[in-house]
Amino acid sequence: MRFSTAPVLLGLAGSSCASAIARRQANSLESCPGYAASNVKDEGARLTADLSLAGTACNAYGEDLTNLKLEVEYQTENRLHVKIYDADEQVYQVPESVFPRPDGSEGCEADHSALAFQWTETPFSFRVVRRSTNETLFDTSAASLVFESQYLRVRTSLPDAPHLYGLGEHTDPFQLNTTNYTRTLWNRDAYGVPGGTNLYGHHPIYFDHRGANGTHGVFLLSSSGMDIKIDDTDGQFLEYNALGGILDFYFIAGPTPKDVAVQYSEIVGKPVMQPYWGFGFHQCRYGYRDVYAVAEVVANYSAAGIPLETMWTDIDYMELRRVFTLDPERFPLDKVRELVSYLHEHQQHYVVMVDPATWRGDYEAYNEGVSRDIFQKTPDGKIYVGAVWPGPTVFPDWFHPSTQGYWDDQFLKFFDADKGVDIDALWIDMNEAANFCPYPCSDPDAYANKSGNPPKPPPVRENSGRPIAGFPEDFQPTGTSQRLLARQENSTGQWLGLPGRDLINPEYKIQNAAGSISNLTAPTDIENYGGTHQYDTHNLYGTMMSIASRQALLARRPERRPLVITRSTYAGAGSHVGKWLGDNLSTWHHYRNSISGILQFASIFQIPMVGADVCGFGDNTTETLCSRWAWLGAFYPFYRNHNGFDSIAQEFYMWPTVTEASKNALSTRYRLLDYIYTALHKQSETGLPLLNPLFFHYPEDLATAPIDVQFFFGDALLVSPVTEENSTDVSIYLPKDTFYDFFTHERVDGNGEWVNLTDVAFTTIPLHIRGGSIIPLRAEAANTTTELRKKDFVLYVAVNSTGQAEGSLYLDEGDAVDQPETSLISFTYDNGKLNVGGEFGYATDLVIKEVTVLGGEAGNSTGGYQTKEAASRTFNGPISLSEASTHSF
Ligand code: MIG
Repeated sequence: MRFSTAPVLLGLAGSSCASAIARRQANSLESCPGYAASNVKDEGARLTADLSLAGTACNAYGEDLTNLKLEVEYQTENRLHVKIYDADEQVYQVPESVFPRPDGSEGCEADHSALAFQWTETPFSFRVVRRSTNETLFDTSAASLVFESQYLRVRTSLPDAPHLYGLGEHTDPFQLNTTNYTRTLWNRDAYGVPGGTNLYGHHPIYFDHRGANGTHGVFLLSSSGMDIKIDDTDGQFLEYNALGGILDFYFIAGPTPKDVAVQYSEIVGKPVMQPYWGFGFHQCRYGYRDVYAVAEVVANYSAAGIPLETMWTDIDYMELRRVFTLDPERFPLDKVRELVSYLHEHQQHYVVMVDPATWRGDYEAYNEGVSRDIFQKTPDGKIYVGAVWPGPTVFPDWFHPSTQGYWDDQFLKFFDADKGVDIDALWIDMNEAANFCPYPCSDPDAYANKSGNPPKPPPVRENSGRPIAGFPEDFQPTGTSQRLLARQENSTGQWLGLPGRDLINPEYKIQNAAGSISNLTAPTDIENYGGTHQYDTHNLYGTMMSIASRQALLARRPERRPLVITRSTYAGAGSHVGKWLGDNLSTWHHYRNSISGILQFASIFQIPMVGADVCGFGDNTTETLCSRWAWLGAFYPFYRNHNGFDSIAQEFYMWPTVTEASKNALSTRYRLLDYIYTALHKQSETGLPLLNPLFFHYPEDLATAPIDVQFFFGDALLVSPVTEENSTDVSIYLPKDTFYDFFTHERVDGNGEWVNLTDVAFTTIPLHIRGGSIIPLRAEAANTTTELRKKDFVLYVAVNSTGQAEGSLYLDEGDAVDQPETSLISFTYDNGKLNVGGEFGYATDLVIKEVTVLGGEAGNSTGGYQTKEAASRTFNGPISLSEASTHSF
């Protein structure tokens, strides 16, 4: 392939320069000698060897390292760890403080492992084989191993047309392309989240799904920038091209997709539990002009009868966009405090945004950071200054031991419950870290001036005089305030990174959509406290800020579960925070594509508290798009309507159809809130995902492999949104299984075929219960989750083809970090008999009022989808949620 590429380049470009470079690099990579293994020690559970360069260095993009070490551990029956690193241990490795390693010390005898490690000594290559089938899962003989100072290459061959997932963050199809496809991982601020580019997060894990032959996962524990190339020239392959770090692979055996998810969670950590109220509905936008505009939205939701759990405020609250300040005219402290009290009195919550970029000017957050010395430094030891919202800005160095204390103190002061902004959760943005000032940003002040940041505050407008319903008199806008019109670690010196590298311009260029790796972020030659550099740690920045912010929330409210929503993530971020998918656009493409996004994060990356901006962030939404999206968003774990600065207003009350759609959607979501809360609890305990792509449930049905506009919410509910603009039809795939329409209860026998649904109104969504499931629901919806928690339950028992079903319900207090009393109730049903069992530690007077057993005759099955009468039977309770019982129907 390489030899045929060069002449094409020559002919096409007509530029001798470009083609000469292309040929030189191709030739040098071709000539890379690989390594030879020696001194192999095979101790059963563990194998080590020395690897030495097997010929003349090719120095393709830096210097070949001569001496490497190989360490192989059979860590568990289904996890194999293969680590190739420099003998001197200078090459950068991700610190344990950011990514604690899974415990593999117990080990597992090689022949008890589901996987086998096989190797060839010269040139060194290795294979990972699934023992039970003898199938090769990973085979590096596809190309010689290259391990250089600033470039690493490993290629594995793959079967034809593989089913691959992961390698995010991306907005491409959930099942990855396998031809001429490059996934670049280098966190960046990516307005419009364009397909085919690197986005905010770094997750070098892929699932390789081989249908009935099993599914396995491959995780490269690396924070380095990289291009992962997947192509089928020269046979199908996947190739890592990394800017540094070591080769630290974890192979996980599955063999089912859900097993792979569980095994990956054992490496990156189980996701953290979120507060119950976090599953309520959130409203946000960029561009609420003042505290009255925010209050007005709260009042409008209430007037429209649409449940609003949490109100958010973007950077608009800050004085000239400076973190930890309030705009004294537009968001005066007393009014903000009044707003927050109002929300709290109405069982609602408040969230604001915090950015890492701190204004470089004479104010508390900057001065305090300087005195504690916690801001990032340039190589000559000066504080690095870029330019973001407030103008010239500096960035916290999360590696500095004083940064956590600094961050805690800023939070304690600014978010003080008695004197400050008493937030309930936190939104963190721009933590890739984003920088508006292009590299080298030699004059950030001039740049900020030119770019108009900080922007002038919006002009003061005349008071419309219209009162804000429900707010007290002293909150009513007066005088000059303006409003929106309603309805509009490492001390040993080890692993710090090889010295002598070009940290700004590595020879190998990853395909960063922002250009050079230092562009529009903190420059990669910044030295972190402790001696590492942004070159190696850039992709950890957002997760380190996440961890510090979670800690800071705990410092101010130690007993409450912190809800933190971040934009930038690294592997394992889910054990600290949730994530939103960044700056999508109000288009049908982005609406559909959000499903690939939530599945990536919840089902693959173990960051289950995830959602996209409902109705779309950039550009203008429409009534029909926003109606459909209000419904789809009700099945995101994190459900927030958020909108861009210049876009038309899109609160759910803005249009009649959207109002109705959102009320229906919210009523369904809230009734299902304990079902999804139970699913999150399960994921936080076991790693079993709260969202499931179809192939997770039907791994042997390869027709499900590419499906990413339908998904399972929890284990039991198949969500099949209408996908096309202004259409009321949708073709949905129903695997061979029993399903029931959630709303009519009618039985639909899936046949492994596509079924056409017609006349799907904008105020509903196709939703099916999978036979074999028992779903607990609240008997009624409510306006807030606090009210919801007072409602009794009902059960939907949706039997499988042989008359059985099962499900569970997790109950706890909902908000506290420590939950001494919990219930995990299991329901099993078998042909007329319901068993309620499990653990009953949570004291409650609530009961199951009613049990509905779904499972009648299916209608005539030609054409798939039935429109027959419901065939469910309802039985009256009460059934206690405090003790085991059995019931016959
Ligand atoms: O440069 O805070 O993704 O949700 O509204 C844009 C303003 C900065 C980007 C976030 C978006 C947020 C916006 N922010």
